Amino acid sequence: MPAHIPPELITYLRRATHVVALTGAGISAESGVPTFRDAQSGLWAQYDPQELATAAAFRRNPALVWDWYEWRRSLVAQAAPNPGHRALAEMEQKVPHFTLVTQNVDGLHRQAGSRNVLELHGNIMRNKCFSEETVIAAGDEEPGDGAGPPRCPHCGDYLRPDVVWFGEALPEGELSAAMRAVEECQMLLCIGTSGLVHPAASLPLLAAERGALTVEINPQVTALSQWMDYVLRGPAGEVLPALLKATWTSE
Ligand code: BV8
Repeated sequence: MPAHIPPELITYLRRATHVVALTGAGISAESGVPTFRDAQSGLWAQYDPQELATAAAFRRNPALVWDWYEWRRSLVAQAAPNPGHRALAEMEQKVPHFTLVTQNVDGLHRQAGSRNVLELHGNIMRNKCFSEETVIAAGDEEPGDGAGPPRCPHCGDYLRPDVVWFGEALPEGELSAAMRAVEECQMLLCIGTSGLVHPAASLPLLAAERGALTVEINPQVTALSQWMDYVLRGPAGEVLPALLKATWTSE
């Protein structure tokens, strides 16, 4: 049963001209993509994602880190957008200025039809050269030696996934565009994130400081809950369609 949606929240969203949605791994949970902090399954249960998603881990054991991403890519390749992703794509059509800022690397928002998407942490389906940082299109890579990652066709170094690892800077363009959208927004929806990873987790706080109306959509309490104006306690795949319907179909 979707969470109760306060009428004043519906009125505010209907009137809003600038809205930001910040999403985390939780919005892809109902598509079958494990969240970042779900206990890893099977072979990977013994590893901590925060340890593996680093340049140091890749330098230490490129084959292990590459295989972890290949496993995650196989999960993402089988995943389809869920009603939560689709509701955000529809919301973008209703709100004059709608910016979707995602921490997710699975590309499901664009697959669902969202267009104005800022991928703060990159995209798992893209590879780049470990040293040159240039993106290498699928099929252009050189084969790796044995179990190791494929190699860059220009310099011969390993390829790595084009995602932001812990300790790495976020892409400047996406981060500054996200900050601008948060500065301008009247409302920020914070969806499916534990609010533990910075600087993404600071965006809802920045919105709250500036007086935007902040709404958390998550079945669990998070590090951000206490700062939110409203909390809709439920799964994004149910709450977002209910919010969309309550706001725009009764017009
Ligand atoms: C940087 C890509 C500096 C890789 C990821 C300030 C304070 C504290 C720490 C730091 C700080 N500044 C920097 C740090 C260090 C670090 C950090 O934040 N560490 C934390 C863990 C303490 N940050 C960094 O290192 C960042 N870099 O700041 O560099 C710098 C500057 C200049 C020059 C050089 C360096 C880089 C961070 C990016 C890391 N990369 N991903 C990959 O995917 O392999 S982060 C990773 O975590 C994913 O992207 C993921 O999205 C993200 C956040 O996690 P969540 O999305 O929130 O997922 P999580 O599993 O935690 O939670 C899921 C939620 O969903 C839960 O709340 C659950 O209840 C909910 N849920 C479940 N089901 C549903 C649901 N919700 C709705 N519906 C459902 N059905």
